[in-house]
Amino acid sequence: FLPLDEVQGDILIGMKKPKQLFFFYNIRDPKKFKQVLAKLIYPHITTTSQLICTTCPQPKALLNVAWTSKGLNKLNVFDNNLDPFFNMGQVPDANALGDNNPPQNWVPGLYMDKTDGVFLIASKDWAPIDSLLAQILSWLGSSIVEVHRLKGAHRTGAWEGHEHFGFLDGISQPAVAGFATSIFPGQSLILPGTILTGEIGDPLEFSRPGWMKWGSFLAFRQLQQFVPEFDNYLLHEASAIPDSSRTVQERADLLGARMIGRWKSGTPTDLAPNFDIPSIGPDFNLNNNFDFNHPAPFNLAADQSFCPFSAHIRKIRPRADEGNNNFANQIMRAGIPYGDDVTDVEWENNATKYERGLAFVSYQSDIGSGYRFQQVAWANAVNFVGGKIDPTPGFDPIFGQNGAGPIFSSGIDYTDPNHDLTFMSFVLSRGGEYLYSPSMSAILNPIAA
Ligand code: N7H
Repeated sequence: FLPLDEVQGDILIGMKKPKQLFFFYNIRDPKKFKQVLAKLIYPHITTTSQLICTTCPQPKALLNVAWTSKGLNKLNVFDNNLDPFFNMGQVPDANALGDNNPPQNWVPGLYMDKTDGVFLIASKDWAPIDSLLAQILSWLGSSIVEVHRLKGAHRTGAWEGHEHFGFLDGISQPAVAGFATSIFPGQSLILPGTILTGEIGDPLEFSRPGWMKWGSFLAFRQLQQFVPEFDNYLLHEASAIPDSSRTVQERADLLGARMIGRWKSGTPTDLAPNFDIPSIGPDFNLNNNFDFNHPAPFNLAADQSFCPFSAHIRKIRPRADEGNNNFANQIMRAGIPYGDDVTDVEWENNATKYERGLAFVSYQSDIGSGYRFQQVAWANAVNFVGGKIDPTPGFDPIFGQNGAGPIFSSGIDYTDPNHDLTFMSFVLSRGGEYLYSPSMSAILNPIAA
């Protein structure tokens, strides 16, 4: 079993609060920072055991901490952590990730490459977050300066739990051996070292410095979503589809579902290919119980009637396409939407005026095998999944990135899977960072020591 009082709370279970602040900073006075971290900030950091304890009093605001490679160096931690992408940082990686026009499209704070660390503060309301942040800032004084802040918030009302395009999120996560108490049908069981450094299953388990046990690399991305444009595009494509059995809106809903591989309700198209069955979406005994394969005469290499090869959830978790045995490239997602819902004026003009999107967070023991692998080797790779009748299934229609160029995805048009759809990506990267979220012991030593 894992020592859950060592593992920061966001990594395995997610802080899962309706509001979350990401506060990125630059360290100016490492000596003072270390003192404040050890004495004053450390007692506020929320561990996994605290989060899962149903009888313990929960703090009003949850806090997690992580640092970039540059930040660790400033704090005198120079051990070789063995992660080249972490050590390089995300700014020089932007082109390889396929970002459109970096650094112009990146928020200035992130592209200036000044981030040394981040505070992740989560709560039910903003007031406890604001007051914990104010306290931390008053303790730290001029030893840090703010680089960037992003306020994430769950959507409310009928859209609670759904991201900005309208799809239910937070459905599929791997179960971590030594932590998960149950496994739902279709959920994959991974070794703890896929997520936690220095644990069983981390390919570099025995090579990393001892203090890296029970920590995890955090990939952060600020991903802007163009929601009215996405909906308008689906309607436009739907109007050209020869299917008189459905209204244009119903055709658009099906096209959208095929882009994700799930209906807005969360129900997978692999279980409900033609019409939504909304009861499946929130039911964890059903909502992952599929693998894209079906009984004969179904042909896994040719048939996209249930789910396109390029659908988001198929590109980033290919299931039977990879023999149901890919355990190495999985991540734990802990993101949260940011920005307000689309306004009436934006809907009327089919154009985004106010920024909204996903504050994407993933945890993995190796950035190159986790987030970065999913982005570069799967989402952006037009020939993935291979071995299909169509050698180029195309980009992931949700977050496939092709620099400033358009992306294409095949299989989405259910009347003609060979009809490639080509469009500007409806998700724009506004930048990000690679950070490391250490164990509780490592925060005290070597980081604050
Ligand atoms: Fe995705 N979306 O709302 O459309 N994602 N994602 N994602 N994503 C998933 O299963 C979305 C992004 C994964 O095991 C669902 O919880 C959006 C990045 C993985 O079946 C929905 C953005 C990366 C899964 C979305 C975005 C991933 C997953 C279905 C960007 C990694 C689980 C709900 C703005 C590089 C796959 C669910 C599985 C699911 C959406 C980005 C990864 C609805 C809008 C950058 C691993």
